[in-house]
Amino acid sequence: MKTMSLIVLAALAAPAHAQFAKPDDAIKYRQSAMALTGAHFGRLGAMANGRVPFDAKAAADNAEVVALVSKLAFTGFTDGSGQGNTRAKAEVWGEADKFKTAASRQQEEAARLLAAAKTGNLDNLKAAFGETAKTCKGCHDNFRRE
Ligand code: ASC
Repeated sequence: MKTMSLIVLAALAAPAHAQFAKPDDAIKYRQSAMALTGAHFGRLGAMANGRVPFDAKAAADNAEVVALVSKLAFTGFTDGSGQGNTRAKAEVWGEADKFKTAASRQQEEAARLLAAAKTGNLDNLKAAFGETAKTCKGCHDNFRRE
């Protein structure tokens, strides 16, 4: 993705709460972002685990999506969107500091994953993929219902 479009998307993402007319919209938004993140993270995992051949360009492109879209997902956990068709635990809001810390960690690792993917080196990708996966899992274990 071009740097300019990333900047534009980031600017649009900033006042996200104002963009959801109702809690259900926020839930759908974050679930969509999670689904996209999962799809693109899965493609990286397939390369990291040797299920598909390593392709440096594809790795960088996928990591770009993960870094951006996983960040967007966190903007969907707006106040009042803990009820409804969601597996988010009440702790997302009840332990907001802990959730924000976990979110920050995920975003740091996703940024490292992107940097690693851009090196074009499979070992770098493998290492960063593993670290990022831990931050995904940590958050899911603590803040997502079965
Ligand atoms: C994925 C995916 C997750 C994480 C998690 C990491 O590919 O969809 O939720 O990795 O399983 O342990």
